[in-house]
Amino acid sequence: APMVGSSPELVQKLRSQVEVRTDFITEAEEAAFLRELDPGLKKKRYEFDHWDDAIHGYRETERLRWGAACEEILNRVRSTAFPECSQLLGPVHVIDLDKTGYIKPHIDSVKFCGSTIAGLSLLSDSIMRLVKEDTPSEWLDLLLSRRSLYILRDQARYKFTHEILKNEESVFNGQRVPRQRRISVICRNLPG
Ligand code: AKG
Repeated sequence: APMVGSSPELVQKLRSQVEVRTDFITEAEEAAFLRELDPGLKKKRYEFDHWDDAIHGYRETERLRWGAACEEILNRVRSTAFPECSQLLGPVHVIDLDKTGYIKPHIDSVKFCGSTIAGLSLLSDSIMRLVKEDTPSEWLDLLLSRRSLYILRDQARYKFTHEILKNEESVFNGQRVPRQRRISVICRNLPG
């Protein structure tokens, strides 16, 4: 998988809890999401000025009902990422990051979200960085290529912050990864 970390031991330890599936969706499937999401997103303005927000330069939405094409893709995401018995959060979360936008390090609310986060990345490559909460020298970088699916589970979700790097810092293993506008489509389960 496209990941580099602070040590081989850490990469090994997180291997079962962090997945990136390259080319999880096709160009046609990416276009289907765009057709469904872009009209609504375009009506909103990117938010830049909330200094206390975890996200900078974004607009977002939630969607419960999807057209057939997107629903089929989301079912593939769900069956890949979650156990069959898992109770899922109904609405799917959509974050549209401006080219200059980024997501600061945070851990998703344990009150509202369960053990697994699964996200599709549309329109741009990006870097997701995980950092151990009480040991910042332990980190893992994931290359989230355009149209990939990432899955964070268990410790990777509870004990590590995650963030999406801003364009100026978007380097993977020494290689520049230019950030464009990026839309993520995120499925979560409910706390057990
Ligand atoms: C979150 O929703 O907690 C995220 O950090 C989303 C990351 C992404 O945009 O894929």
